[in-house]
Amino acid sequence: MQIDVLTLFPAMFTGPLTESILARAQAEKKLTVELHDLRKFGLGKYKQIDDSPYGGGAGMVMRPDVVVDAIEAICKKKKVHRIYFTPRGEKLTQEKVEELAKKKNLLLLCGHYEGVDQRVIDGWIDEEISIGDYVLTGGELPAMVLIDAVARHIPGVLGKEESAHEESFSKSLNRKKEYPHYTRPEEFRGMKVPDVLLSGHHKKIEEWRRKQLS
Ligand code: 4FD
Repeated sequence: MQIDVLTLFPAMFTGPLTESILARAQAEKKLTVELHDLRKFGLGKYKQIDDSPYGGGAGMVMRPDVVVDAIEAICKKKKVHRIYFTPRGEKLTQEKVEELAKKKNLLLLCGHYEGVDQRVIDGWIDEEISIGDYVLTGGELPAMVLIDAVARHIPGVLGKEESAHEESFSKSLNRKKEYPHYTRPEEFRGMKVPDVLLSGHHKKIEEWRRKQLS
């Protein structure tokens, strides 16, 4: 999968993209993330990308000419599913993640200030997505959340152990809740691992775990 990100702050992404599973997925070419600096498309000497809202009001709005220039530069030769992050968007659920993971190309537009001019959304965006009912300073963190959640569903991105766990997570465990996990030591500061987990009795362990999900 290829993901293009359009942002004023590309450096925000380096942390999440250069560690752990996302770093490995990119090294193995299962995931390609291209960061595009919106500033490069800015107008004039000061590379302006935003302006005050028509009709008045607080804050600034990202200019449609700048943002659409950038979108069109990225989407030139390939068909891309375009997503814009806003607190008013459709909620990002596990179901939505699995649907998006089937796409070959995603474009993630990260807004700032009061967001982008509505004409961008009306003419150049396929869907608006929200990662939850709260407001952030920009769409970058939502974009990172989406990249991480989607990458886990690209074939081969999770190791054997990790995907087996994923399977049990989404199927028998009703994808809502996980059972509690324990590892060594058997007793930690007076707190013991439940006896049943040390019993080696697989049927009883399974039953105990199921009961924890309620
Ligand atoms: N809940 C989310 C997305 C973006 C964001 C922005 C209009 C603010 C939260 C458009 C207003 C973009 C979310 C940037 N905050 N902030 O997914």
